[in-house]
Amino acid sequence: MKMASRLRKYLVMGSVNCDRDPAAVLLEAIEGGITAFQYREKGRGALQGKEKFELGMRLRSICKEHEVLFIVNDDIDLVESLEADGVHVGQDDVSPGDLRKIFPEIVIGLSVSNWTEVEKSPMEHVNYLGAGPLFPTSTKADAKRPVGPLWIKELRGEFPSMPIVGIGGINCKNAHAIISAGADGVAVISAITQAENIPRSVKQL
Ligand code: 3NM
Repeated sequence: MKMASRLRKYLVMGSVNCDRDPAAVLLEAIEGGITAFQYREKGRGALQGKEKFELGMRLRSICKEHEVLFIVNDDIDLVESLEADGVHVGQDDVSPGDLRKIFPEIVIGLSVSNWTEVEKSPMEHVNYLGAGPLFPTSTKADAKRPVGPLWIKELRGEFPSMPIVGIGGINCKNAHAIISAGADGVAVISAITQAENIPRSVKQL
């Protein structure tokens, strides 16, 4: 499958986003049809060290079994120890150029929120862009100001063949506007982790 199609429904999640076993949440999301998963163990109360690794191992093996793309947020050691398919980084994390030296084959995702960030990004090492936050979100404490779906349209104009996913405040109601604006996929946390019926919500995204 092409990278763009593999990013169509992209669940981002760590233990702090779940009121119950994250593995159960992931399995329901897979039942609904997610195509990619990002292990993002961040924020207040996030697991560290051995516990972070062990939960990562469980989620990684579920993704492998169901052929869901498995991406790790930011943590280079985990990318290696979990044999992740990819890594997602923000503007203040390890640079895509340095990542590419360590991992020649891996999928590298980069967050971009504005043109200044795009201009300083080494796109030749990037396999997909995460664009956001598109809408207000309360899930990420330090989220930047929402940029709106127009950001997707602008990025698509500049990068006709780069896989792009929208993120931030996306739900079942607004997801299709993001795809119509030119995104290949939608990355969500709460629209899935807080859903009353996870498989149904994933189908609607
Ligand atoms: N990154 P929800 S917004 C993890 O803008 C993350 O880069 C963002 O959570 C960015 O789907 C965000 O619940 C939180 O709004 C997304």
